[in-house]
Amino acid sequence: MFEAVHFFPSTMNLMCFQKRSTPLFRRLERVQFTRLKSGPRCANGEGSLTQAISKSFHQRCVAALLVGVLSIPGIQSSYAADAKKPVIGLVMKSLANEFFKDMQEGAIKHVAQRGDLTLLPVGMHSETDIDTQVNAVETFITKKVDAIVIAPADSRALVAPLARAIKAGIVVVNIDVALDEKAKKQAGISLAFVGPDNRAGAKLAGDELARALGKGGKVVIIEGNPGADNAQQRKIGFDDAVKAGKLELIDSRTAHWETEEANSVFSNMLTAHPDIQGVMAANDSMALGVIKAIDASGKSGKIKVVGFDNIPAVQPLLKEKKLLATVDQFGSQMAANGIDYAMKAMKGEKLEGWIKTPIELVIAPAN
Ligand code: ALL
Repeated sequence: MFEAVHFFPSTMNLMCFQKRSTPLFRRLERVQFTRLKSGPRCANGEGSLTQAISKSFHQRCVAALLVGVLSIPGIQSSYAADAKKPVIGLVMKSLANEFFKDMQEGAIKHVAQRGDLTLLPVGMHSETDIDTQVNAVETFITKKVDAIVIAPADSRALVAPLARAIKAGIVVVNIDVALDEKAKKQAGISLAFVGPDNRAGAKLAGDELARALGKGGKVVIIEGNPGADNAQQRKIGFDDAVKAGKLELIDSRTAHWETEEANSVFSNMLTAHPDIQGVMAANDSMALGVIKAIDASGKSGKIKVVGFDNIPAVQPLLKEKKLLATVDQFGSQMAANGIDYAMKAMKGEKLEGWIKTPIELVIAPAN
């Protein structure tokens, strides 16, 4: 199913959304519409969206656009594309995760500011919805988009479809989660990676935990998707911090980036190891589940938690010191960067190796 798909090809098309059924969709629509209303220009360069609406949206904007239909199993979404502008498909993971919600908003805003391309953003149903990502890539190949910017849910499973895209002449930019080097070689492709140093980021968070607990502190890590390179790198980075800070790692399990799963995985850990003093959650969504479990166990304030992403939902938790630290990887900029690189690559610029994006440790504010 492609239920969580959003196609926001241009600021114009925001007015043409089909009504979505779930509260999440309604929330997303509201947020995106509000943000876009306040600034960006009409995709055909005819003034701000607000002006365009007041002067009749259809007359001033839609007439200049070519309307097409993108069909994906389970959903049909109409989108408008300017015939002269390149079309870029943005493939993300779960839009229930604020990290990707921010990424999508950042990308839409950036594209509206650039005004020289049509963006088709696609989000998934869950963090492990690999098949839907594969289908999205296949659909973008069929629809002959000019470029695909992708945050792969799995570092190996997406390599074959992306190799097909490249062989079909589509520019591919890999953001956020690096694809597996060996799998790329086997598929006969070389592809740059635009994303952060996840190992270094997890080390920063782990060091903060070590500072708070001191030598011998008993810690656990809740890992992301085992098939994702960034999950593996964050585990290695946390191990680095455990070693450097002489902490004791007593357990390590995956909760596949998901809040609810992290809540039950950590509750079980706590039953098995009531002496846990510190937790690294490999993303903030899972930190939310961990903190909920700590509160439910009555150990609030006794177990230190660090996360990764710096999403809006953890801001109050940082203030309350329920979250000791997190790592900002500037998700709202990441896809925007990827889009810029895709545009450059379309003009013939060669992207190679690892194009590093910034990370920053965010700690609970002092009272
Ligand atoms: C990763 C991101 C985030 C995020 C996770 C969930 O690729 O870097 O940390 O929370 O995906 O899918």
